[in-house]
Amino acid sequence: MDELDSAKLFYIEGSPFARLCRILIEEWHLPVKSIPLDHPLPDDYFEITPTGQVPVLKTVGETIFPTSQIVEQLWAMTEEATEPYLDPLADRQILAVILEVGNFLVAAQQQVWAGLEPVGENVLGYNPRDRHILRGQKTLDWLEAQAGDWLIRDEPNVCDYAFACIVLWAESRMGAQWRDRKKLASIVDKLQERPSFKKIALAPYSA
Ligand SMILES: N[C@@H](CCC(=O)N[C@@H](CS)C(=O)NCC(=O)O)C(=O)O
Repeated sequence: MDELDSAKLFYIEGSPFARLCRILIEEWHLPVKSIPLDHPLPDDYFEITPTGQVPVLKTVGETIFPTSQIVEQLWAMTEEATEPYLDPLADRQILAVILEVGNFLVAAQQQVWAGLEPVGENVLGYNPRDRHILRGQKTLDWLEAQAGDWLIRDEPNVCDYAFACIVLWAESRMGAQWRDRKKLASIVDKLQERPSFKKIALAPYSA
Protein backbone atom coordinates (compact mmCIF):
# COMPACT_ATOMS: atom_id res chain seq x y z
CA MET A 1 0.00 0.00 0.00
CA ASP A 2 1.49 3.36 -0.91
CA GLU A 3 1.02 6.62 0.98
CA LEU A 4 -1.97 7.81 -1.03
CA ASP A 5 -3.85 4.52 -0.60
CA SER A 6 -3.89 4.95 3.13
CA ALA A 7 -5.38 8.47 3.25
CA LYS A 8 -8.62 8.79 5.24
CA LEU A 9 -11.15 11.59 5.50
CA PHE A 10 -13.18 11.72 8.71
CA TYR A 11 -16.63 13.23 8.30
CA ILE A 12 -20.10 13.48 9.80
CA GLU A 13 -23.24 13.38 7.69
CA GLY A 14 -24.66 16.83 7.13
CA SER A 15 -21.40 18.77 7.40
CA PRO A 16 -21.15 21.11 4.38
CA PHE A 17 -17.36 21.31 4.85
CA ALA A 18 -16.98 17.54 4.82
CA ARG A 19 -19.38 17.30 1.88
CA LEU A 20 -17.13 19.62 -0.12
CA CYS A 21 -14.07 17.46 0.61
CA ARG A 22 -15.93 14.25 -0.23
CA ILE A 23 -17.20 15.69 -3.51
CA LEU A 24 -13.68 16.80 -4.46
CA ILE A 25 -12.32 13.33 -3.68
CA GLU A 26 -15.01 11.94 -6.01
CA GLU A 27 -14.43 14.51 -8.78
CA TRP A 28 -10.65 14.09 -8.69
CA HIS A 29 -10.78 10.27 -8.29
CA LEU A 30 -8.47 10.39 -5.30
CA PRO A 31 -7.54 7.30 -3.29
CA VAL A 32 -8.95 8.62 -0.04
CA LYS A 33 -11.33 6.55 2.09
CA SER A 34 -14.13 8.54 3.71
CA ILE A 35 -14.87 7.43 7.27
CA PRO A 36 -18.23 8.46 8.78
CA LEU A 37 -18.33 9.41 12.46
CA ASP A 38 -21.29 9.80 14.79
CA HIS A 39 -22.40 13.20 16.01
CA PRO A 40 -21.78 14.54 18.62
CA LEU A 41 -18.12 13.69 18.25
CA PRO A 42 -16.63 12.01 21.32
CA ASP A 43 -14.29 13.91 23.65
CA ASP A 44 -11.30 11.79 22.58
CA TYR A 45 -11.75 13.19 19.05
CA PHE A 46 -9.81 16.20 20.40
CA GLU A 47 -6.76 13.92 20.34
CA ILE A 48 -7.04 13.93 16.54
CA THR A 49 -7.59 17.68 16.14
CA PRO A 50 -7.63 20.51 18.69
CA THR A 51 -10.68 21.98 16.96
CA GLY A 52 -12.71 18.85 17.68
CA GLN A 53 -14.29 19.21 14.25
CA VAL A 54 -14.65 17.42 10.97
CA PRO A 55 -13.44 17.19 8.28
CA VAL A 56 -9.98 15.87 9.04
CA LEU A 57 -7.70 14.28 6.45
CA LYS A 58 -5.23 11.73 7.76
CA THR A 59 -2.37 10.72 5.50
CA VAL A 60 0.75 8.84 6.48
CA GLY A 61 2.49 11.11 8.97
CA GLU A 62 0.07 14.06 8.60
CA THR A 63 -3.25 15.09 10.13
CA ILE A 64 -4.66 17.91 8.04
CA PHE A 65 -7.39 20.42 8.97
CA PRO A 66 -9.30 22.72 8.65
CA THR A 67 -11.15 22.46 5.32
CA SER A 68 -9.01 25.03 3.49
CA GLN A 69 -5.88 23.00 4.20
CA ILE A 70 -7.57 19.73 3.26
CA VAL A 71 -8.71 21.21 -0.06
CA GLU A 72 -5.16 22.32 -0.88
CA GLN A 73 -3.80 18.89 0.05
CA LEU A 74 -6.40 17.12 -2.11
CA TRP A 75 -5.58 19.43 -5.02
CA ALA A 76 -1.88 18.60 -4.56
CA MET A 77 -2.77 14.90 -4.77
CA THR A 78 -4.33 15.25 -8.24
CA GLU A 79 -2.10 13.86 -10.96
CA GLU A 80 -3.13 16.46 -13.53
CA ALA A 81 -5.18 19.66 -13.29
CA THR A 82 -8.80 18.77 -13.78
CA GLU A 83 -12.20 20.35 -12.95
CA PRO A 84 -12.90 21.87 -10.54
CA TYR A 85 -9.74 23.96 -10.77
CA LEU A 86 -7.91 25.69 -7.96
CA ASP A 87 -5.11 28.19 -7.86
CA PRO A 88 -4.32 27.98 -4.15
CA LEU A 89 -2.72 31.42 -4.07
CA ALA A 90 -4.94 33.41 -6.43
CA ASP A 91 -8.22 31.88 -5.22
CA ARG A 92 -7.37 32.05 -1.54
CA GLN A 93 -9.44 35.09 -0.62
CA ILE A 94 -12.72 33.96 -2.16
CA LEU A 95 -12.32 30.44 -0.77
CA ALA A 96 -11.47 31.80 2.69
CA VAL A 97 -14.52 34.09 2.72
CA ILE A 98 -16.90 31.34 1.58
CA LEU A 99 -15.60 28.92 4.22
CA GLU A 100 -15.67 31.65 6.88
CA VAL A 101 -19.29 32.44 6.11
CA GLY A 102 -19.96 28.72 6.39
CA ASN A 103 -18.49 28.85 9.90
CA PHE A 104 -20.76 31.79 10.82
CA LEU A 105 -23.89 30.15 9.45
CA VAL A 106 -23.19 26.86 11.19
CA ALA A 107 -22.60 28.76 14.47
CA ALA A 108 -25.86 30.69 13.97
CA GLN A 109 -27.88 27.53 13.38
CA GLN A 110 -26.24 25.60 16.22
CA GLN A 111 -27.52 28.35 18.52
CA VAL A 112 -31.05 27.46 17.40
CA TRP A 113 -30.57 23.69 17.61
CA ALA A 114 -29.12 24.09 21.09
CA GLY A 115 -32.25 25.98 22.12
CA LEU A 116 -30.24 28.97 23.35
CA GLU A 117 -32.13 32.07 24.41
CA PRO A 118 -30.82 35.36 25.88
CA VAL A 119 -30.30 35.12 29.62
CA GLY A 120 -29.24 38.69 30.38
CA GLU A 121 -28.94 42.26 29.13
CA ASN A 122 -27.48 42.50 25.61
CA VAL A 123 -24.42 44.71 26.17
CA LEU A 124 -23.01 43.63 22.82
CA GLY A 125 -25.63 45.65 20.96
CA TYR A 126 -26.66 43.04 18.42
CA ASN A 127 -27.79 39.45 18.22
CA PRO A 128 -24.82 37.34 17.05
CA ARG A 129 -27.12 35.04 15.07
CA ASP A 130 -28.66 37.96 13.16
CA ARG A 131 -25.20 39.35 12.51
CA HIS A 132 -23.98 36.01 11.13
CA ILE A 133 -26.98 35.86 8.80
CA LEU A 134 -26.34 39.44 7.65
CA ARG A 135 -22.72 38.49 6.90
CA GLY A 136 -24.09 35.63 4.81
CA GLN A 137 -26.42 37.91 2.83
CA LYS A 138 -23.71 40.52 2.22
CA THR A 139 -21.32 37.81 1.06
CA LEU A 140 -23.91 36.53 -1.41
CA ASP A 141 -24.25 40.07 -2.83
CA TRP A 142 -20.44 40.37 -3.01
CA LEU A 143 -20.12 37.07 -4.86
CA GLU A 144 -23.04 37.80 -7.21
CA ALA A 145 -21.47 41.14 -8.17
CA GLN A 146 -18.24 39.50 -9.34
CA ALA A 147 -19.59 36.21 -10.73
CA GLY A 148 -19.77 35.35 -14.41
CA ASP A 149 -20.74 31.90 -15.64
CA TRP A 150 -18.64 30.74 -12.67
CA LEU A 151 -17.18 32.53 -9.67
CA ILE A 152 -13.62 32.64 -10.98
CA ARG A 153 -12.01 32.72 -14.45
CA ASP A 154 -15.15 31.40 -16.17
CA GLU A 155 -14.40 27.76 -15.45
CA PRO A 156 -15.57 25.49 -12.61
CA ASN A 157 -13.48 26.22 -9.56
CA VAL A 158 -13.29 24.77 -6.06
CA CYS A 159 -14.82 28.07 -4.87
CA ASP A 160 -18.01 27.28 -6.83
CA TYR A 161 -18.16 23.87 -5.17
CA ALA A 162 -17.51 25.33 -1.71
CA PHE A 163 -20.18 27.95 -2.26
CA ALA A 164 -22.72 25.36 -3.42
CA CYS A 165 -22.09 23.10 -0.43
CA ILE A 166 -22.48 25.97 2.04
CA VAL A 167 -25.51 27.65 0.47
CA LEU A 168 -27.38 24.37 -0.05
CA TRP A 169 -26.74 23.55 3.59
CA ALA A 170 -28.06 26.99 4.63
CA GLU A 171 -31.14 26.53 2.42
CA SER A 172 -31.87 23.10 3.87
CA ARG A 173 -31.08 23.83 7.53
CA MET A 174 -31.96 27.52 7.88
CA GLY A 175 -34.48 28.07 5.11
CA ALA A 176 -32.07 30.60 3.56
CA GLN A 177 -33.59 32.52 0.63
CA TRP A 178 -30.80 33.22 -1.84
CA ARG A 179 -31.93 32.16 -5.32
CA ASP A 180 -32.79 35.72 -6.39
CA ARG A 181 -29.03 36.12 -7.04
CA LYS A 182 -29.36 34.79 -10.58
CA LYS A 183 -25.70 34.14 -11.38
CA LEU A 184 -25.17 32.28 -8.12
CA ALA A 185 -28.36 30.28 -8.64
CA SER A 186 -27.21 29.29 -12.13
CA ILE A 187 -23.82 28.12 -10.81
CA VAL A 188 -25.43 26.00 -8.09
CA ASP A 189 -28.04 24.57 -10.49
CA LYS A 190 -25.23 23.41 -12.82
CA LEU A 191 -23.32 21.78 -9.96
CA GLN A 192 -26.35 20.04 -8.51
CA GLU A 193 -26.68 18.13 -11.79
CA ARG A 194 -23.22 16.63 -11.40
CA PRO A 195 -23.03 12.95 -10.41
CA SER A 196 -20.74 13.84 -7.49
CA PHE A 197 -23.35 16.17 -5.96
CA LYS A 198 -26.06 13.55 -6.43
CA LYS A 199 -23.94 10.72 -5.05
CA ILE A 200 -22.76 12.69 -2.02
CA ALA A 201 -26.14 14.18 -1.25
CA LEU A 202 -26.87 16.38 1.74
CA ALA A 203 -28.68 14.12 4.18
CA PRO A 204 -31.81 15.55 5.82
CA TYR A 205 -31.24 17.03 9.26
CA SER A 206 -31.47 14.65 12.16
CA ALA A 207 -30.68 15.72 15.73
N1 LIG B 1 -13.64 25.87 10.22
C1 LIG B 1 -13.88 24.44 10.17
C2 LIG B 1 -15.37 24.18 10.31
C3 LIG B 1 -15.72 22.73 10.47
C4 LIG B 1 -17.07 22.54 11.17
O1 LIG B 1 -17.79 23.49 11.48
N2 LIG B 1 -17.38 21.28 11.43
C5 LIG B 1 -18.59 20.97 12.17
C6 LIG B 1 -19.58 20.25 11.29
S1 LIG B 1 -20.22 21.32 10.04
C7 LIG B 1 -18.25 20.02 13.31
O2 LIG B 1 -17.31 19.28 13.24
N3 LIG B 1 -19.07 20.05 14.36
C8 LIG B 1 -18.93 19.13 15.46
C9 LIG B 1 -18.44 19.79 16.70
O3 LIG B 1 -18.09 20.97 16.67
O4 LIG B 1 -18.38 19.09 17.71
C10 LIG B 1 -13.33 23.89 8.87
O5 LIG B 1 -13.13 24.67 7.95
O6 LIG B 1 -13.07 22.69 8.77
